[in-house]
Parts: sequence; structure tokens; C-alpha cells
Amino acid sequence: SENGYDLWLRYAPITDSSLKDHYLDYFTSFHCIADDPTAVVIRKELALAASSMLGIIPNETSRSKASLVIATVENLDIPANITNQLGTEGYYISANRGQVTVTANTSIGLLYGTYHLLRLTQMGEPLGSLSIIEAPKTKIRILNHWDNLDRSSERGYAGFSIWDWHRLPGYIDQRYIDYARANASIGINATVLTNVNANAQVLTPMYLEKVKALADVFRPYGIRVYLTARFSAPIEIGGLKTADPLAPEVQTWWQKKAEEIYSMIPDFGGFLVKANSEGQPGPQNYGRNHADGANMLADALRPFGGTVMWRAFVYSDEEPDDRAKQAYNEFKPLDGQFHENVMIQVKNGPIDFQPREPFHPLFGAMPNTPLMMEFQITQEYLGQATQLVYLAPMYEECLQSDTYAKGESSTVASVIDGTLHDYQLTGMAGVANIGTDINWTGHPMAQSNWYAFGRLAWNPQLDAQQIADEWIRATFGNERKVVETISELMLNSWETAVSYMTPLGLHHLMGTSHHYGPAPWVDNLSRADWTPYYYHKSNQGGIGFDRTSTGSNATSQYFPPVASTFNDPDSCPEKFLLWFHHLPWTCKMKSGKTLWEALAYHYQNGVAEVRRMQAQWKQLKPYIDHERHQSVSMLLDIQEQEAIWWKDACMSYFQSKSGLPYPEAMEAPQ
Ligand code: GCW
Repeated sequence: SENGYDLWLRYAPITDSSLKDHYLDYFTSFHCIADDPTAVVIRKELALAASSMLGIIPNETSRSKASLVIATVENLDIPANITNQLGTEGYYISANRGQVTVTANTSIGLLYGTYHLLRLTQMGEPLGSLSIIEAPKTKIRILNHWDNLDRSSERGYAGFSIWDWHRLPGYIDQRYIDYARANASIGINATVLTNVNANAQVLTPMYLEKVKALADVFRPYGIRVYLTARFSAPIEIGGLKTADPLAPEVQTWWQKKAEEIYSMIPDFGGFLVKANSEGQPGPQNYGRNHADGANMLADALRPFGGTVMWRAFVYSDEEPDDRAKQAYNEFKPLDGQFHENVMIQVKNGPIDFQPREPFHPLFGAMPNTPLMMEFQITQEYLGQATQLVYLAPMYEECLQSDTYAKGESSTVASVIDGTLHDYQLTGMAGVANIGTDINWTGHPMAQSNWYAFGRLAWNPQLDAQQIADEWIRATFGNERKVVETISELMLNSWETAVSYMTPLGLHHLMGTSHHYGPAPWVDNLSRADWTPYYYHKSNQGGIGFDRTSTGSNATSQYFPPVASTFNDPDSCPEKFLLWFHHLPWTCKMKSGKTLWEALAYHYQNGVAEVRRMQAQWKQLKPYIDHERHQSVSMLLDIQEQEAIWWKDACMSYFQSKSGLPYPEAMEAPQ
């Protein structure tokens, strides 16, 4: 049944007979030179794909007779100018006289190349004249599971954690294998199994056995396992009195722990650490800084080739004037002080995965410390698992932002892929939206966000449109009407959600702690930085957070001319207006509308756009199986209700501040 379990590896039967004949020419017989566990995976995937798409099991034959050859470069005659570009994970696909060759320096490269070929086949692309050279632009392409050992998942909306700790290590769930396949098919090569709000238990021998079992499953797919390290673990599971990073007994404890882990998992990736943030322990508890903490762990991992990913998501009520500034203030002065196997993991924006944020000012500001991106795939603030929001346009907007760190064209993407500052370590992390739901991600369309994350981690320059096109074809087929309609629907969906939730730079209006639905009126929490009111500050005089030089001066954390562009309400892009400015309700927008009218227009338009999505989806009924069509239809109906809820709640509340009448075009609250 079409329950979504197969993700974008659906391998639907190819019904067009000439296309089918074309693919039969290539998949009937193949030759694979490689016999390590990854080669076993390649053979299995080929058999699965060919039997499902073409109704055949490809037969293994000699190289001269084969129409498909999959072999590492030393077996073939590939010019050095090509092999030089492939690195350890890249591949070259070429076609010559009826033979397609996939080659790479490593078997992982072959696996990636095979998946590329299968993607083209699912997309109905001809294979006869291929010449594709691909290599990833970042080294670590990693999922962050915010999964707890009791199988709950922080900010997970698709069931429970897929890690069945209770039955590990003895029982290997088929899901682990399908998870690895899905990740490898889009180039994801690493995973953090546990929540950044970490539980030290995972570092005890009993759990490490289980982690080892997962690492063994993932290895042939090129995926390395990482764990979160709770900074106070030496106290909690080590019986020490302190976790001070400069205390010798603490250093020794972590060194021994690293030794123990690597004796079981020789390719263990390293640690992801959330320290001194939201109550998590860290080096500052001992009067030390982030570099002291990160370097201590890095030194423990270094002999084994491991990496520390230290998160820059820090804020506390000690800096109450503007939470958006704290990460920059704490980390920028430490640039250059981190050891070479440390990366700093920075969220895309300075607050917290809001529907839309300007890029984080740390990007470009730490030339001597490799920064990696942290995107959220799970839709904590974006309708969770009931709303259709394709996130690639949001990722793209951030990656294509120009930091001006080294003049024009210093994009965030060029920071992340390492080219701007010549970083030796590069990476992109995505907070996973994966759970035990049959379709993995709760909302069937949310699979596209997992897919898009992987594709952008591989190449941060890809565009959201191309990624959507690939995903739709693999997931729903190549029918033109289907591809065009879903593509349009997906590509508008993020802007639509921003419109009915937090237009014009508004942010953090969500209900406290669950973050679902509007609650801009909440103004009395114990901490200002958790209080929606703090972020919009609306009163009779106007609305917005003044982050200019007369306000919190967060704009000064950006390079010129970005700083001055954001600082001046006339040049600040309207999409970020109320992020940086507190403005009167009646001030004029570029359209000639007043701010109040523009706000109303956005909320109203967001609702109208959801209705358009419903209408578009309806048209696809004849083209899509009942199960998936019905499920997305029901979810869109909920989304419409929720968009109305956002509009009504926010506009009624803001009206209580502005005292202005509803603009004409606006449906008054029901
Ligand atoms: O987005 C916020 C979430 C927390 C999360 C935190 C973080 C894991 O509300 O649930 O904790 O960010 O990123 O550390």
C-alpha cells in the first residue's frame, strides 16, 4: 500500500514502454567490482530497484558483456583530472556505447553514484549520454536526533524514537536498515543518536553495546555514529566530584571514555555538546569558557580521529536586553582558540528556528573556527506534523544570504562549505523529523524536508525548486500535472506559513513551551526571553523589537553594509522589519499601505494561500493513490483551520493594542 514507508525510494513500476525498454537495456546485466559490505548493499539496492521498477533482477556478468559497470577507479581507465575531483565520497557516472559506468575512489562513492543513477531512473531521465561528476561540498552531513533513551523525542511529532534501546543490541529492526538506505541515497553520512539535552546514561557500557550495534548496521552505508555528551557525565556516571574541564581527573575520565568507545566503534564520529544553555551543565559552571570545555573533549577524541561539535545556541537571563546577541558575544571573542577537531554548530538564525529569521551574525565572524550549520528539519515552530511547509526555500534564503564578511559574495553557503575562510572541517546538521510513524515524518509531505536537508548538506548551492522536483518525481511520479502542481504548492508553502504566523519579521509569538499555535498575549512569564510579548512589544505606539543602535544594537553584530541596511527601517527588507524595528502602526510601507494594514494583509493572505493549496491538491485526486491523497487533504483542512486561528488570534490581540479598525479586505475574527 502507499503508506509512505518507502520514502523517495519508492521505485514505482515504469509503465511507459519505451522508457522501460530504455532502462532494461541498462539494468538487465551489470558488473560490480567490489566485494566489501558496501558492495553487498549496492547489489541489493540494484536488485530491489530493478525488480520494482522493471520487473527484473539484474544479472551479474562479465565486464565486457555488462551494460552497467560499477567499479572503483583502479579497475578502470579514468583520467586523473576526473579522479582528482572525486575525493573519498564523490563519483563519476558516464555513458559510452550502450554502457553506463559508475566509478569512484571508494565503495561509498560507488554507493552514492548508484543512488544517483536510480534517482535519474525514477525521474524518467535517459541514461544514454550521461557525464556526471559529483562530490560533496561539506564533509559532515549529519542528522541530530533529539531522541531520549525512553524513546520520547524532544520536538518530534512523528511518533516515538526509532531507536529501540530496549531490544538493542540483539534485535536489529528493519527500520535501521531503511533509515541508512534513505540517508545514503541523499548523501547523509553521519547521525547523532541522542538528544542535545543529554542523558549521560548513553555513555555507560550497557548503552554503548547498543550504540555499537547501530554503528555496525550503518557502516556499510557510509554513516558514522555520534553521541551527545552531557558535560557533567564524569559526575553522574563517573563518580567524580567535578566536571571542571581543567581538572586532571576529569580530563583522564574523558580520555578513558573515548578509548572505551573507540575500542567498540573504531569509526565513532565524536560528540555533540549543548553546554551552558537552557540549564544544561557546561564549563561556565566552573568559571571556564566554551573553548576550555570543547578543547578538553576534543583532546580526548583526537587520538582516534573524532570531532567535537559544540553548539552556539546559548542564551540566559543574564543578558536580558536581547537574547539574539548572546551567542555572538560569547563565541566571537574565542575565535581561533578552539582545537582543530572542534566545530561550532550555529543555528541558522540568532533566536531559535523561528518561521523566518535573518541569518545568524556569527556566520562570517569566526574566520579561524570552523562553523557548521544547524537547521531544524522537525517543524517545532512551523506547524509541527499537521502543516505542509516545505523548508528548502527557508534553508536556501539563509544559505544565499550575503554576510559581506570579506566583501560582496561572502554568502553563508560559502562559510558553510569552507571556501570563504578555508575551513578544514565543514558540515551541516539537521534536527531530524523522523519517528516511528509508518511514513517516518508524520506529515507525508514532511519527508521532503529530510530529503532537502540531505541534498543541501551535500551541496549548499542547490536550489529549492530543483530539490522539490526530484523529490516529487520519486515520491509521486512523473505525471506533469502532478509535478507542476505539487511543486508550486511546496514552493509557496513556507512563505504562506510565515504570512499567517509571523509576518514582517515578527517572531516567537507561539504558545509557551509547546510552541504550537499563537499566544502573543503572554506577557508575564518568569523570564523575559521566554515571553512572547518580549519579542513583539506591541503597544499603542507601535509594534516590533528595536534592535537598532538606539535599541539593543544587535544590528551592529553584522558586517557593513548589512548592519546599516538592517539598522535603517527604510532599507531593512520588509520581511525582517519588525525583527529589527519598533514602528508606529500607521507608518507607511513600500506598497503605500500602513503597517497595520500590511499586517492584516499578510495574515489574511496566508489564509487565502492555504485555501489555494487545498484547491490545488483537490485537483490531483485522479492522479494520486487514495491513501496519500486523502491524508494530505485532511491535513490541509486542519492547516486551514490553524491559519485562521493564527490570523484571528494575532489580529484581535494586536487590535487591542493598535485600536485601529480592520482594513476592508480583512475577514473579521469569527
Ligand atoms: O528550539 C529549542 C527547543 C528546545 C531545544 C533547544 C535547543 C533541545 O524548544 O526543545 O532543546 O531549542 O536547540 O537546544
